[in-house]
Amino acid sequence: MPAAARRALPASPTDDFIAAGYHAFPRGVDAIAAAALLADVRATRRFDASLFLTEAAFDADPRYVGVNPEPGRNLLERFEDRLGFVEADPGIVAGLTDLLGEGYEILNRKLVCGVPATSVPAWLKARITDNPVNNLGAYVRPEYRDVTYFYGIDFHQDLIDFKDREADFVTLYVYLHEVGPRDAPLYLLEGSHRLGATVFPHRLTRTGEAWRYADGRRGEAWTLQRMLTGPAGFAAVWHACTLHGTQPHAADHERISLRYLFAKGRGPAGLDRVNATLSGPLRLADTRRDLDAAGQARIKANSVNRA
Ligand SMILES: O=C(O)CCC(=O)C(=O)O
Repeated sequence: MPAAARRALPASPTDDFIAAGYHAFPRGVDAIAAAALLADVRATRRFDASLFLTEAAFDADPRYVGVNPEPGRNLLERFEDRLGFVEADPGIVAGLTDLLGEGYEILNRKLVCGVPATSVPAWLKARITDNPVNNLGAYVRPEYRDVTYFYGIDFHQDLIDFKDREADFVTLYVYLHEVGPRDAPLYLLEGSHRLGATVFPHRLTRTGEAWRYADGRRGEAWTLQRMLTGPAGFAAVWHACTLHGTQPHAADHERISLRYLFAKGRGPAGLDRVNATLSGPLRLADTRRDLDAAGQARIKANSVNRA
């Protein structure tokens, strides 16, 4: 193919991963199907202060682990037959096949809610402000733990949840409604995957829109932050080593998204080519040092809140 024609082709998801560690799907997914699913999700509960335990009930039996959706307690299981607009969307299937090869698999899928500041009880805000990971599952009433609730999360790699697993999977995020700058959009650090797996919290220093990122092994990189805003049906996929996070939710309504993890098939995959370009390891025995033995935050620090 002549060079000029080659340049005219849009970058493949694998090319985008090599260059930036993520790919935004140009057409997203069906916005009408996204809105219909959102309406049914919203009908299951009020996304307000009634989600939460009282302070006394929480303190009577604090539990920080086992509070996320799991098989048998995952609201998305109720809507399994409605997920074709994502899982069978031709653009998504082609993109994931490019990255993960034939026979890729769903590792995990769930609903994620960015809880607005107006819904978080004052006692809870006082405890969690500037914690690095504000996954609110511990404070949510048990019957609502079929969704993951965030009040912001500092820049992290999705490998954080997978000690000793290789970065052989990607995360797909789908906005079910329009997400603007005040709706807790994802912030992503372009090209941050290149240093490979590093321990959370990450060594980041901001200068303007750029961040200096050190891997703790003498490697460092300058990365630019990208805010992912978009309409209902917006879809983006990123590498398990790409740093991303969200700020506490400023708007007065919840932000609801779909979050998938997809793992490589058995054959050759674009992700192998991507991973061959990383300068650091593809897996870690210990992925984080922010928690105590009970799973409670033991440090206060947060970079993304300064993004
Ligand atoms: O939705 C959010 O607020 C954060 C989600 C995120 O970073 C993740 O699921 O890895």
